Amino acid sequence: MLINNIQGYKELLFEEQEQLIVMPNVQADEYNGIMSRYKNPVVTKQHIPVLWRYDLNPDTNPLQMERIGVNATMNSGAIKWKEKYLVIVRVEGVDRKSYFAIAESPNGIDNFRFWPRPVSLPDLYGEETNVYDMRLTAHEDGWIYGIFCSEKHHPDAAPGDLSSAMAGAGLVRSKDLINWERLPNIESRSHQRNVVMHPELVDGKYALYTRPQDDFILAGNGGGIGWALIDDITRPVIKEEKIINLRYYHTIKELKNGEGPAPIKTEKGWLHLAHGVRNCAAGLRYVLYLYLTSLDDPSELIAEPGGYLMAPEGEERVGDVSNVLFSNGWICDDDDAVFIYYASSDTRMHVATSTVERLLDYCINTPADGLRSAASVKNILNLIENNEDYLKHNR
Ligand code: M1P
Repeated sequence: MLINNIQGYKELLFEEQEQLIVMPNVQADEYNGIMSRYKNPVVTKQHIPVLWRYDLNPDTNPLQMERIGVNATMNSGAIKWKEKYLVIVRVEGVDRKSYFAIAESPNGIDNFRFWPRPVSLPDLYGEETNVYDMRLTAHEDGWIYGIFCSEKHHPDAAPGDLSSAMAGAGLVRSKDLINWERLPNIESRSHQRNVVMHPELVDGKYALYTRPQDDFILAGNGGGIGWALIDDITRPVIKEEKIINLRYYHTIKELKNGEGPAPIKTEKGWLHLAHGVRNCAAGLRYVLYLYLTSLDDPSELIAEPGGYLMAPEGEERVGDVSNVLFSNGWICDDDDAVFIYYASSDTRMHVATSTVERLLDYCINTPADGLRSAASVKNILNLIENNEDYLKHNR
């Protein structure tokens, strides 16, 4: 709406945003016992502070126009910090550059409000064009680490090729989420995106979930989610990677997969959230899935339910890059409530809630993917027979 009166327009901007921020969020009606979605997105581009977008001075902005536009608020890391639920949002400007900004909420499901300024990352690499998708890990060494994609134009791109890019893993750490120390980018033989730090030392070393890929977009021979131990976190090098969560033909992760946030430690194992990608006539389809690894050896898979936990639904299906759910942030509260922060279609942030007990039960008791239709039917027949037997003896 165009308002001719300068004072009116300022008030409108602030008031409309305030109404959006304080709007209570409620659970969506559909429920499957595993997790609950919420009706409203939790962070949208309309949540970005007015002061970051508008020049409020009538002398320099007499036409009351937005000066710095925002395209999307998406793929966010998350952490509980001083009793607040924080998301470190990938904010993408209309210029296609992403940056990080922290928004906090008192309850994890609504009232997300950005801190006064976006994160200023130490700028170590002049060729770094874009940064995005930070995973936060509260490490047992006392630091909070952030690993993000550090992207640059491919140094070997042919003249005129302005699209080939290289994905690397940038690394920062902080004690207060305000001051960030930037460590060297993680050295790797291949492209790396979706790199995540494990919260504990393993054999005295820092451990990373990786995603080796041959190409900027396609995983190629990169067989899935990898695992690597790092000798020195201040000069991080991925020397060896072992694939711990594989991709398979005709599954939700046939084309590629990637670790989501740092895993949650539970009494039955490390609980992992990841994304799986397949190709179809509509393009790449991104869904979220869970898997469980051993407490003794976090690189050993011990359970993986077949199929996805969450796929794009309703308005989640449409956005800048449609048909995508992506998550790189979740929070496990002291009472074992789990807040899953996920972006839909590279456009906006949502929350879904569950509990450790439910997610473990889902992980352990959902049949694994038998990789063939015949195996899926067998699982259903098995369930029906068990149910019939139960009903016969419990009517
Ligand atoms: O557009 C969907 C996602 O594509 C990439 O993810 P991945 O490498 O896992 O396929 C990333 O660019 C991600 O940010 C984006 O959401």
